[in-house]
Amino acid sequence: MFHLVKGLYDNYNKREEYSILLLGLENSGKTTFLEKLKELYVDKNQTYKKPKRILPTVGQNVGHVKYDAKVSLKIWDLAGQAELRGMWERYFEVAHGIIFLVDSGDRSKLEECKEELMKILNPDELINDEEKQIDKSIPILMLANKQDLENHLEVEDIKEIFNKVAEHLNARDSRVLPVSGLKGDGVKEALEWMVVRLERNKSNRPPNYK
Ligand SMILES: Nc1nc2c(ncn2[C@@H]2O[C@H](COP(=O)(O)OP(=O)(O)OP(=O)(O)O)[C@@H](O)[C@H]2O)c(=O)[nH]1
Ligand SMILES: [Mg+2]
Repeated sequence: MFHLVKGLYDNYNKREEYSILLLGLENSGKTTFLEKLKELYVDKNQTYKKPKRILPTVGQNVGHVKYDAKVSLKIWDLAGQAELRGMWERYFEVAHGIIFLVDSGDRSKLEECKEELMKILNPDELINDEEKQIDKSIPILMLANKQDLENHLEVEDIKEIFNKVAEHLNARDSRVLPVSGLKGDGVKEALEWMVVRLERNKSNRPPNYK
């Protein structure tokens, strides 16, 4: 009986850990967004040390965010340069959610954004490797980043990309939200949207318990 109660107690007290991938073209602001998350959700016992400079990512950065008493997030910030995007699919297997960032200050990149998003949602059908495909149930959040820039694209403009790929979204939970990863505007709201979906999708994509 003691063991049963202790087991239930331990299980109840375990934290849920979800993995989120930050994807998007180079310069879209993924690493800056991750740093802002670390700053906003810094643990009471720790201090946040802002990096002096953020260089283009080659490979990956991983950040741990304690969202609340129950939920932890493991955030994978992957390199966005064209020749490094091939690595993204290696992480699909661990993903509970995807955040795709768009540079709202760069209209010329919208078409490329659409193509990358299509590849993520609808991988080459010849690749019959389940691990390289994204689980159909996971939520996808698109961020219209750099909203602080004077000549930024509006969410409506960015939504057009989503509309064009909508047929590949199936029944996925998806949304477009405006943020400034640099200033922090909209960042908490964006994460909240994601965490609600991660919890809702728990039966399809169970978290890791820590
Ligand atoms: N104005 C503005 N600039 C931003 C914002 N977010 C990022 N930047 C700038 O955009 C540039 C690229 O930011 P990164 O965070 O390195 O972009 P990234 O997506 O990680 O790029 P890769 O690692 O090459 O894939 C930097 O100069 C950032 O300061 C934002 O919200 N507003
Ligand atoms: Mg980066």
